Amino acid sequence: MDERLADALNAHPCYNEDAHKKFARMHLPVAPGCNIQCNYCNRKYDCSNESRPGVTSSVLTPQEALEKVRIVKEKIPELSVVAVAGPGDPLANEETFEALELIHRTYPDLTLCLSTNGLMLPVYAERLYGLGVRFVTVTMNSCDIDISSKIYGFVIWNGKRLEGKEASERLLANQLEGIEKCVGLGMLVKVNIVLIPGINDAHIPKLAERVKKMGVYIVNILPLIPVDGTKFSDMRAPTPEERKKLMDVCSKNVKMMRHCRQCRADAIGLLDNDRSGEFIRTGACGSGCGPVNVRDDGIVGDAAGTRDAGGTAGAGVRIAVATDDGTVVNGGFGNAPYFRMYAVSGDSVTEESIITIGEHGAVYGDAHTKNISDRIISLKDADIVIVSEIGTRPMNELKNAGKYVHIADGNVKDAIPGAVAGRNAELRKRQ
Ligand code: CLF
Ligand code: SF4
Repeated sequence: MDERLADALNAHPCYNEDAHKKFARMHLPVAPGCNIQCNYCNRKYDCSNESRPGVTSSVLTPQEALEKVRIVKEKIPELSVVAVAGPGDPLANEETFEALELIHRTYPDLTLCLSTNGLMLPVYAERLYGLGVRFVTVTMNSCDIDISSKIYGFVIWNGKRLEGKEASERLLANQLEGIEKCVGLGMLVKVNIVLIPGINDAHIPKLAERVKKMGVYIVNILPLIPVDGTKFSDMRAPTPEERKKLMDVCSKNVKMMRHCRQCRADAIGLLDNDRSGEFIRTGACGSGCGPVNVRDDGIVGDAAGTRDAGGTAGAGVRIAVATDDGTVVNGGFGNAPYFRMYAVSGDSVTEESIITIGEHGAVYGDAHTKNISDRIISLKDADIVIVSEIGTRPMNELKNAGKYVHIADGNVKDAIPGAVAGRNAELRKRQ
């Protein structure tokens, strides 16, 4: 290990237990989108692979994140590590790279860290290394396809939605390849394992041993936190004794992290003293109009990423797209958990925010009616709505609300110009 990395390790509060009372970390919540579905995750909340669910994080733009680092660095001189850990998967969001680049260029003394589900790690390992990232966490809950198939709902890979064993095989292959690449590049890799009683508990020692053999530096076993609105909501959390027993077993073969605090995606400070509340109002708004990025009630956007700050991209057309990852249109109007909002002006397309709506709505009765009207209200700022499918009734209601509806199932980047052209043709017809 070179001297610089050794120094960074000495001051990393997660990788080095001795450092956690002296050095602080700061998470930058710049990554709202995710490319997989873990069955314990409700995307109203932060990514529970690295962050405690049930608390909300605002989403910052890379520029806002840089500004926030400047302020936090002044107030918390023991800040040693800046990381991206959500609220979705960092590697599913280009903003992660922009933020890391800005921070590294401006504050090269800060250690950069990142936590990912690993799907895109083989693609981005070198890029992360080039940006100065030396600490990478991969959440990996199993290396057995049958077990993984119980844990993951889907994976979006190369624009396709994979399910069942196919999804688990792709995710596992990418996690292993990504870890191998990171270790080969000289990064220090931590593996987080979510302990899910009855699903992967008996398998965890084997998994820990396997990743240890690959050169993983440290393993962290996190307890499942059952969350409402997820497939695992009725499962039980492991007891502290069960978790400790597993850590004791695994520690015979691999270094274990025992001081994790399951922090939130905008955590700031020492692991035992989260100070993120002091900085809620910190970070310039995307439109450059001032340091306000919070609602008056103190709730900072929706957990999975509605941006509160102004930051609209000027005039032009605003388009809400039902997409999980910003790559493919893959949501029906009535059941897409969230929409991404884009501002289109001439040839320029800017992603502005994510509108979180929630999981599948009811399909009949009063609840269905309410689901449709709630969705239309949530999309009130959109001129165009792009979905993979939609029923006649919501289609008519959207039209009555003045929206142009475009149905597509390919790439978002191809769907947007088609939708704009369709709307322009319709407007011309009306003139
Ligand atoms: Fe953040 Fe994770 Fe880096 Fe630490 S947290 S990305 S390695 S800087 Fe640390 Fe928090 Fe546990 Fe994560 S206590 S949840 S292990
Ligand atoms: Fe949720 Fe994605 Fe994180 Fe899994 S990786 S817990 S689906 S945000």
